[in-house]
Amino acid sequence: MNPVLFYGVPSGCSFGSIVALEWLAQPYRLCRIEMPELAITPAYRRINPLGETPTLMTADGALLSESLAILNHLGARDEARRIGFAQGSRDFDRLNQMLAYLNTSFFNAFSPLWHALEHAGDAADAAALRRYGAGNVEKVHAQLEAMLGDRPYLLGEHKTLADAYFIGIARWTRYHEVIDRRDYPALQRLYERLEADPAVVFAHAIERQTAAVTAGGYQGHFSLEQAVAALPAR
Ligand SMILES: N[C@@H](CCC(=O)N[C@@H](CS)C(=O)NCC(=O)O)C(=O)O
Repeated sequence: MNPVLFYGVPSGCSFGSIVALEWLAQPYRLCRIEMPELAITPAYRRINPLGETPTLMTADGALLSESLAILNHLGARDEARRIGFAQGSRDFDRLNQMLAYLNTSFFNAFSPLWHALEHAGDAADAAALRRYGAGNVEKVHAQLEAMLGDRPYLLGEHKTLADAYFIGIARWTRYHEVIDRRDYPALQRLYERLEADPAVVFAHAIERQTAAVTAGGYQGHFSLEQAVAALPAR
């Protein structure tokens, strides 16, 4: 079967896995998970017991969660090495290091801001969370700006899985407005370059449910019911 990516809306971190699938250009399907409504259902908990997105149902029907694991799984299928590197190589280690940084420091910098936006009832708590989150987001942008230097993409001359993941998280500044990306000119250039990429345009269209032009891999949506029916009997 073709792999199925369970992606979360609105604005899930699974965006990067959609972009990576498009860059991989091998057949895949998508399954849309509204967060939190669908993510907390018993049916989706059979796909991902944590109720989180993304999860990938792989070509052999196995369920794989965590962006880092999914992206590395896709990298291993990239035999032409267009968006990843051979495990054991120095470049693979560099990519893995960058992905780990993005998936921990960069992702987590936004966590207090999301909490303030979605859960903090008390104004003083919300303000403290925002101050803490703003400092974190500034720090990781400065760090990433230094790591990027004058390279066109995070790992060098061509785009990789790290750029796919980056663009799905970097756009969260839109919700929180704690930094102006133009203060980080290398990151701003990377952001604009990626936003113009057809796979990123495709992923936005998928999230917005507007006309989406695939590079060839996308084979349509799978419903959660279809996915659950494809699971082995319990
Ligand atoms: N460590 C996980 C984190 C996944 C995660 O936190 N996903 C969020 C969306 S970015 C989610 O599913 N949240 C559930 C919800 O908001 O209902 C990963 O990197 O894949």
